[in-house]
Amino acid sequence: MADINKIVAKFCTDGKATSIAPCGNGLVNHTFVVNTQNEGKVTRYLLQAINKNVFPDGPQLVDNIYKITTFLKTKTNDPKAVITLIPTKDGKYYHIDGEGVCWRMSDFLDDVVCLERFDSLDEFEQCAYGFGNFQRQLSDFPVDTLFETIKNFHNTPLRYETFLKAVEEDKFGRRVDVEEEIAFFKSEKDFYPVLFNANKEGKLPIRVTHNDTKTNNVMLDAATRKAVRVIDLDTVMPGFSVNDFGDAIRFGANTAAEDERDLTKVSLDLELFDVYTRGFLKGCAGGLTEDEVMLLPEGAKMMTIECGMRFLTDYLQGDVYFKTNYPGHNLDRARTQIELVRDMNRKWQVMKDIVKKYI
Ligand code: GN1
Ligand code: MG
Repeated sequence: MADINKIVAKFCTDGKATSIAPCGNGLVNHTFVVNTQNEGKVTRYLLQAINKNVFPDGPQLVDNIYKITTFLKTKTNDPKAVITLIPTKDGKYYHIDGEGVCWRMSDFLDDVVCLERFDSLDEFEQCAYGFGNFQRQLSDFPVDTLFETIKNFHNTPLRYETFLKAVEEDKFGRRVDVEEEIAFFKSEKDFYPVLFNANKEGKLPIRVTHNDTKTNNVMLDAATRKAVRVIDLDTVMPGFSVNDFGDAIRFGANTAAEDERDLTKVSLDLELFDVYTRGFLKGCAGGLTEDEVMLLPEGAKMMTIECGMRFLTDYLQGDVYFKTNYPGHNLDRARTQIELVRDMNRKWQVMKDIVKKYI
């Protein structure tokens, strides 16, 4: 990898870097915390290398983030509430290193937490509120000006085609071990187009969406545990609000971790589903239509099944997309997602009843 000190020096930091340390546990980008010092004053920054395989056009991605954060800053006076991009010395907001990797830097907040796993229902509700509020604040953002950082990111029917192709090609001879999982995804094929169909019928508008609404992408104040800012804006793109809701449920309302191997621990926690629905809709402040609210369960199931399909596709393709910690990690992740979808199918009517309460 590039000399990180040299990368840091490209940006307009307050003083020179005194330490640089890796941080976070995202599956895609590499992140570092940079400490600088200027006559005794210490400042911290977040430095990220954008994964080229995932985001082919770094500069356009950073441009999206610039547009979004500039817009959000007009909606709040709290500098903590919105990411601040740090410019480079040549007046851009990114730097391309000798290997063609795109880097960007932003401010670093102290006294906040990003929760991989929340401790209380209130914390989960705050994450939901944070993402709902994000949705509301961007409701009048000109969505057409956003660049699609990953084309067809939540185009589930297309994800399914890619999956079927990976099954057919079976490049790594792994198919024999996963016939049952393959059969599961095939059995749900009629479900994949439901959101696109709802859109065609005028029931589901295109909005500005975050597309990675895991709880750890909302910073909470370390003391008050209130939502402070939404982070990880790489995949902010035109999309469906119900998918933002859905990905949060997939990750946060699962009673087990995303890669839990003991599938008896995996289920949808209906209380968490309820709490998240309440917090999200409070944040949206009446901005979603009735049809949209009724499609929230579809969003939850869509994001879970799509993510499972992506993990299994990656497993079949030789683990080229998601970072893995051991052989078979993607397969374990796929299996938890399947188990969670099965549980959602069992609890479907209750999920529908819960969202209806909030209309
Ligand atoms: C990736 O890197 P991270 O953890 O923020 C992925 C998401 C998946 C998630 C699964 C750009 O996000 O779509 O839901 O892993 N992001 C991208 O943990 O593909
Ligand atoms: Mg992410």
